[in-house]
Amino acid sequence: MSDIATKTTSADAAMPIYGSLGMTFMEFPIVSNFSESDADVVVSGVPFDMATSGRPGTRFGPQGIRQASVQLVWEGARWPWQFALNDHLKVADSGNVLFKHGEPQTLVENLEAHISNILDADKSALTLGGDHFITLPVLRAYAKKHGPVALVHFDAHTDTYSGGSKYDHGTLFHHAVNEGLLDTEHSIQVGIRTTYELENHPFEVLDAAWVNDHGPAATLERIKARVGDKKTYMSFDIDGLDPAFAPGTGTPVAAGLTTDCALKIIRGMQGVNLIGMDVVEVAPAYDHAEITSLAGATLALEYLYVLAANRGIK
Ligand SMILES: [Mn+2]
Repeated sequence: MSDIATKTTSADAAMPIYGSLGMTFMEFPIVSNFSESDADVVVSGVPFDMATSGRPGTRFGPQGIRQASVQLVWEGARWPWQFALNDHLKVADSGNVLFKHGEPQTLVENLEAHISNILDADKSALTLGGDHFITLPVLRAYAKKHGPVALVHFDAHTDTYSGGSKYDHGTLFHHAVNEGLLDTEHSIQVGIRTTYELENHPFEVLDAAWVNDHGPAATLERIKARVGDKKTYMSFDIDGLDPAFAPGTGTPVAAGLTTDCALKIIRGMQGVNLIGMDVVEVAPAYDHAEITSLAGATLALEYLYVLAANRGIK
């Protein structure tokens, strides 16, 4: 007898992709008690967009990415990887980080504590924003655990502006540097195509035109030379992609990376000592046909395959 004959809802039985509840990233199991979980990686949503300077809406990013990720579940062993992720890496979804709306400081505190709980249980974090401000509390937790980390940062903007406000998605790396959270000598920004102070800029920059002219292999060479064997955190602002590939974001900038280029760069990060990633600035209200949410979900999934591959799986 088939499942359909004995079960009546998608909570009870495997469904085709259009019937999934889409509640967790990649339909990974939900986890709340990290110390009792065997997960290697914990996914968290951070539905926060109060630090946005342009169009708001990234509070719906985590659910947009989760919903789009349902389209990626069927493949099992994602092309071109020759293994099934679930056979080599345990991933769980912890749901969304809580905070009081209108009180951003509660997000700052809860998010840092949440990520610290994940890291103290010897797991790593994959965090879905939310606007880019959320990376600052995440990096505070990472630096507390690991010391200053190398950063690979994809973005149209450097987010190093010094003149912003306390809660500001354009200033987080300015604060992260000042707080000593980053190993700037081994950090690099990729896809930049907006103005920043060239003098005393602490990071190496591969601007979008350079990446588009030279391609993923040359870009990877520069990234790997910069981060070396350092513990490396990756932050992916979806506006690093061209608006043609990621229209659903608050501050799009023309002439960015293709999704193909970004995927090839992340796929090529094998061998880098990756310890965490976030995907931020997905704003589904401006999206079309889930292009942006799907790009975000795919980039995050590719990162998980790289983590599995880094364990020596062929
Ligand atoms: Mn940006």
